[in-house]
Amino acid sequence: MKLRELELRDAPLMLEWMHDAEVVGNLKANFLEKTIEDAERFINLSHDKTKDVHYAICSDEDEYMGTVSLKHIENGRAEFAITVRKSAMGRGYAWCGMEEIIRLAFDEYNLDSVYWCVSRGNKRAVRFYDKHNFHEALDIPQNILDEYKAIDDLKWYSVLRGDIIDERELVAGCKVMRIKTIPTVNAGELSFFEAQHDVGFDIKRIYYISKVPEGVRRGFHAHKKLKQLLFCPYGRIQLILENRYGREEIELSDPSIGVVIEEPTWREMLWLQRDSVLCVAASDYYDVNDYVRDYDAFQDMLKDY
Ligand code: T46
Repeated sequence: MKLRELELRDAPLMLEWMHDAEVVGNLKANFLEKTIEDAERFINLSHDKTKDVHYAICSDEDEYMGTVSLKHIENGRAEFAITVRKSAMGRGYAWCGMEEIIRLAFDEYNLDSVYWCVSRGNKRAVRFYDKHNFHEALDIPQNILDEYKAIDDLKWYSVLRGDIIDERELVAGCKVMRIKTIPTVNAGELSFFEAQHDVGFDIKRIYYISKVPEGVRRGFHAHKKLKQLLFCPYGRIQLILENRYGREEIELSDPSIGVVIEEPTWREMLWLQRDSVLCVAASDYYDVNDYVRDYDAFQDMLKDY
């Protein structure tokens, strides 16, 4: 899959999705009435990239599969839009197109944020964006909201420069958790989680580790029963985890990413950046007897799993 400039030869395939009621049912414009000339005009205009940029999402054989766009580029922001042909749905084209245009938005067009909306009734799209952990946005420019005022029940999303959008689900079998985060343009972001709702255990203790010099390692133990959510609200910390699934590491450097450890797991933490903070939400009070600090004893314990 790749992105390239739209070409006139894409017009018939563009018209295919425009005339597909299932594809365009939730879109704002009336595409069903578009003609081949409309599609060609759109493609010709797409080469002027002053306000909007449009690219073709293509298969490896260079077949047009859909269009991905950044619209209303202004004040460091743009609106993201995407449409793929029915035959491209469920085959990763939409995700690849989205990932690539977001990369272009930040790296090539030097934007700070990209936002978009979907009708909440468009369950397929809402599920798609939620699955990819995009967050609901609350600070959409008023002129854009006005444009959509005829449509109610919209869900707005945004992604900010620096947000991690990769899809790592597990590290050594432990869940990589996307902590709900509300971004605000130029005013930071707020992250939160709730016991039972977001973390599958009651939280009896919160602790955090701070003022650690760069290059220092901590941890070197496992827990027998304790469950924990670890996250790094500031800085960069490498977390090395080892359990029956093997030994894997992950860098915690995004306040909206955490790791949930729910079974006996050896952990080591390496401070990659001075003053990074490691926060932990734990399922129980401190109990020195829950620690296994001897690596050989931990290996013996794993035999029972
Ligand atoms: C873990 C990793 C991620 C307490 O008195 N109460 C507490 O709630 C905690 C967490 C620690 N302590 C005492 C025990 C030690 O005397 O604080 C001292 C330092 O603890 P430790 O050497 O275990 O710190 P780390 O960074 O190696 O490990 C900590 C947690 O202990 C552990 O549960 O999973 O962070």
